[in-house]
Amino acid sequence: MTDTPGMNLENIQHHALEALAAVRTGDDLAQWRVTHLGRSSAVMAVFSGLGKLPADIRPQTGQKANQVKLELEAAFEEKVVQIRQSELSVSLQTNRVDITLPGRPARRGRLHPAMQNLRDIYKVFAEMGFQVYRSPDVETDEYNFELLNIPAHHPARDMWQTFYTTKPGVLLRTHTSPGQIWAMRERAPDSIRVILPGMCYRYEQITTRSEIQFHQVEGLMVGKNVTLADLKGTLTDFSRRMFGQNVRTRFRPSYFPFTEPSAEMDVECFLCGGHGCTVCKNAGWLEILGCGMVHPEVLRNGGYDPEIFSGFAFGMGPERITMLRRHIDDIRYFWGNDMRFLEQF
Ligand code: FA5
Repeated sequence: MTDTPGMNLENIQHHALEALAAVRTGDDLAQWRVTHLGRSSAVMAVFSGLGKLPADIRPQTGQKANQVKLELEAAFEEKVVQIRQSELSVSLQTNRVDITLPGRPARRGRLHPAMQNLRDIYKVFAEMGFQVYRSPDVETDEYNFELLNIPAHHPARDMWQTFYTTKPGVLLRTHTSPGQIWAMRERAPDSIRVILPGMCYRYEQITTRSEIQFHQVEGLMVGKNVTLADLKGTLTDFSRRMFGQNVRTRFRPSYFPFTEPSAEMDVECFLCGGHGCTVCKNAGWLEILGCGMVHPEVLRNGGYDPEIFSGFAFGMGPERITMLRRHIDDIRYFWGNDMRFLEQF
């Protein structure tokens, strides 16, 4: 039998496939590719020798060489997959996973105790018909003070140690009361029943009961014939729903420039059972909110005629409420990011 180029190509293919069948590892396969499909391989030599062949068999040989090359490439790809699979199963055999081992428990996220408490507060007020209204954390001097009847240089400004920004007249709100103006200006002359929750910021001494950053929940009701009795009734009912029917509360006369008359509400200190501790400053009572009837000047600033409309407002400290409800004896735990504290809730 003469060794025509066609026969030669069949031999080349046969020889290459035989060698491929013997390949077991990825390294050997890479070597196979160099030997049988690389630049110096037998099949490539056929391509480079095409020019020297007689013209009548040249096209047919070229076609055959191409076909052999394509088939070898396809066989190579198939082998790649085979070797990967066998390497994987070897690794599964040798690096066995013990599927009977108990899994690691997934750590579930949960709400911060301050947020849990805020949601309880929203729920109680929602049942009384109060909507949640949001106002900005970064405020102007005008909204935080002036429209609340606290002009520049008024001594009452000392009640709120303020973080000012570098922009004149812009500050971090010291209380949620500026939200009263936002709500009134938006809703006037309709009646209003809203709570305004949010973070407040004060440049003051951190103690067991005072932080520089804390939540407040403001409340505002405006309408015709809203009275002090409505205010006392709403807050007393709120306390019963939050702390239980038998909770003892008291109102003390107080002063706020934006309410007249003004009061503060205390709840008996559950932390010491009323005997006195650092949280209640040995009083046996913990102040949880300031409140009063909206000052006529503030009603006017909000767009209401104080001859026709009246309203009450309050501002409570929900962290203090959580302390009482959960028997937490130091407000600094709230923003300390200590997992041992947070995981208890
Ligand atoms: C006010 O901020 C008034 N804006 C409340 C108000 C609203 C009065 C509407 C009348 C009408 P005061 O500074 O007392 O008031 O704060 C209100 C409540 O916020 C306090 O009773 C307390 O529960 C909480 N609070 C105040 N300062 C801090 C603080 N540094 N850390 C934690 N809670 C605080």
